[in-house]
Amino acid sequence: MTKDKIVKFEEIALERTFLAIKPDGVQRGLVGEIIRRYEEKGFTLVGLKFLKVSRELAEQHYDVHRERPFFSGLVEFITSGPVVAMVWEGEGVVAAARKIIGATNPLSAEPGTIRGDFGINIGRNLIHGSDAIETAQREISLWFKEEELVSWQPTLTPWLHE
Ligand code: D4T
Repeated sequence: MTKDKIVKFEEIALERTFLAIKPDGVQRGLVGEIIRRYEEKGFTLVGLKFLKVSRELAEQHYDVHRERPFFSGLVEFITSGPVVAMVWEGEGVVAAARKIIGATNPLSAEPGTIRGDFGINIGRNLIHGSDAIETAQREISLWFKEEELVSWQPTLTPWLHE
């Protein structure tokens, strides 16, 4: 690698997204498998916590679905057991993380995606991922305090970016 080829971390257009492994993903022992997929892809973990979600947080998180018939069941489910909440960073991470997750209904999700490989029911679809940059910003600030996020430069950067 020549000197002028060395990538400057500050020049990469970084985004952040919010991902949450839902209670079914935790109960089924898929935490390591799910985190592995994002690590191996080349994204950077900048926030991580394991928590039992309060009803208030669940209702705020899914506020956009408040009027939908599945809302109360969704809140029951997301508060029913521990969740792994994460913030991942990288170029294009918001859209790419959703591709890795797959379609909302696991039966329609492509094989190779998390939902396509491990799920069979829309109400047990294993993981949440922010659907846009603005949504990610809202969700990150809802779930994490600023001081709980760690900015760091992975030494792998020049092997992942031209
Ligand atoms: P999340 O938000 O969990 O990442 O899922 P999606 O972005 O893929 O899908 P969504 O917002 O439309 O749905 C949120 C959440 O509600 C559950 N759900 C959804 C459900 O239980 N029944 C339904 O009919 C729908 C549409 C699954 C995901």
